[in-house]
Amino acid sequence: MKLRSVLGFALIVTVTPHGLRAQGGVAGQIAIQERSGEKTEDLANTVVYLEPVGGYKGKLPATNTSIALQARQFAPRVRVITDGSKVVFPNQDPFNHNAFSKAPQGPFDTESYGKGKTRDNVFKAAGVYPIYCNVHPRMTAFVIAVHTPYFTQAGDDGRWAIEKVPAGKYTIHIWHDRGGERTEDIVVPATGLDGLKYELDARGYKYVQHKNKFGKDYANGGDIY
Ligand SMILES: [Cu+2]
Repeated sequence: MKLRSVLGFALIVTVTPHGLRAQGGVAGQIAIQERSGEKTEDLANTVVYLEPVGGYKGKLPATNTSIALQARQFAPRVRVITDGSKVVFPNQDPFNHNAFSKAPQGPFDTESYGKGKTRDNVFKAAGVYPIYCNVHPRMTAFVIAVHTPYFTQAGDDGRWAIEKVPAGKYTIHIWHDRGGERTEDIVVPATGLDGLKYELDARGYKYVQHKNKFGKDYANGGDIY
């Protein structure tokens, strides 16, 4: 392995009481198979994370962040955080919104709130949280809370990189809301890994209208808002 990857991030060498310990980066490329004639425009919604085999043992810093409610959408649609982190949901539209999730590991409901107001939620348990608005049926976001510091989201071109990954065995997770999730066991050497290529398959994806926070159909049928 070269000391400097083709992606351009340097090999990080940390001096520990045990001597020099190298921490390379892990990087690769995501592609999504689409139905014929369709082009992927949401590669940046792909989450990639590495779970050390046996679980992450260190203390995890909070990675608090925000998802705006803007133009009747959650923006951005996907955020990855460490478990225990807070996400704030500022309402930037001149009308009411709501954010709720029925995720079994941590359901929540901000109730309805207006322009310029903000609400938040702490995502205590790791897992995928689909988040909806009880006012606008099409609004959808996903928070992915992970119990590891080794995570990232792909760029618009599908490239991704996670820096400073200690050598060892990991399960890599690649998640996309239309393409599903893939996992694979990998071994990261001290010099890091580059050129990992993964493909997800969104050809079978179909939008299904979720229920409102009461478990009922939206009054407007999910089309007009
Ligand atoms: Cu809304």
